[in-house]
Amino acid sequence: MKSFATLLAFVLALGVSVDAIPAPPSNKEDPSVGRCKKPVIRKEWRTLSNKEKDNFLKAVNCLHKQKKAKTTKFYPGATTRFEDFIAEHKQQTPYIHLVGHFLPWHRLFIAEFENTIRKECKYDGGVPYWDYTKDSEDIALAPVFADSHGFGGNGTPPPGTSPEPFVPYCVTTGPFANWTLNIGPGVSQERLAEPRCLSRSIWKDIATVWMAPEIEAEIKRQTYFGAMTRSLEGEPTFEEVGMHGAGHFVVGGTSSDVFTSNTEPIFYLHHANLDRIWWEWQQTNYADRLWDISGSIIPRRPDVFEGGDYSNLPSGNVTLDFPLSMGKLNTGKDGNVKIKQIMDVFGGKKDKKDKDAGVLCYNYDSTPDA
Ligand SMILES: [Cu+2]
Repeated sequence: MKSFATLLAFVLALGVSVDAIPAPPSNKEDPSVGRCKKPVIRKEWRTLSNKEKDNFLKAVNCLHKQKKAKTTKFYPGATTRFEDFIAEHKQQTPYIHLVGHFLPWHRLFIAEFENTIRKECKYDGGVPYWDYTKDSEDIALAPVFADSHGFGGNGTPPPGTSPEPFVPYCVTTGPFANWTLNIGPGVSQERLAEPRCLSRSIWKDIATVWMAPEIEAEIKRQTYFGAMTRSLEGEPTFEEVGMHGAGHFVVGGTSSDVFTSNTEPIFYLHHANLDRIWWEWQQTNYADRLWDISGSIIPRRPDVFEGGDYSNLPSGNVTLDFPLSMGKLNTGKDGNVKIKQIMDVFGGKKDKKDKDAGVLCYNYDSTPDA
């Protein structure tokens, strides 16, 4: 495998041996006002009981059985509530990656998904997160890939053939075996139905490098939002794939298609994990980090997104007032929520006179005393 040596060389060149992370300050000053009192708690996948795991897996299956999709009119390929989320992500892909609002948009998106399974599928927990640093030495053994109480295993080659590396095969084990997904793949915003299976092609070596604990430590070592988000998201090259990119490519198949990566249900655990890293980073220094936002409105590599039209977008940086759209998923007034409304996961606001209240109410089990 050619690119692995390059990846490794790059990581070694970075010198990712990392200083200890500063402990969260005992923060007496109130960093925000109007925080919610009973946050939903998001737990790491392996710490859930079998029943809790099954409840989440059932909720995902429930959403994919709900036929009343909201986006079908606009997106004929979307036929279920689960596919509504794929349609929305596919449509917005050129505008929400490699930008300053990459983390804020995905924070709101995961919360929207969480609210939807709680409301429509009687799920009573938070979206779990996957801390893959615990599995990076042999990612294929990660509990998320278990057939029972897990998301099922690697793709299976057709009978009588042997698996080839980097070739995606349909998932035939676990709770999503033989799923049909109607939104087609491809690096475009194509809206018509193109039924396909959920496929995977687990890539162990990318995990060894990019999901190692040192990579998370390196992200958290950054001192301002712009540096932190770039370190976390990575760039659209294998040399700088970052933890975000690696989290998609490690599962492979459906998950590696940027536009429709959330066809893979593990997407939600991956992005909850990235959100946890951001939130833990914010908490280590509320004064400087709770409201710190920066980065461009237009992607720093617009050339990688087919179908993006940036002609009407301003060329500057995002601010706390920048709108995040959930499109047809309908969160917030007029479908838009401002970045300042999602910076605090407890829904607090910076200024009590501000009329835009926070819209979130959750926390991670790793950070119970925020
Ligand atoms: Cu995304």
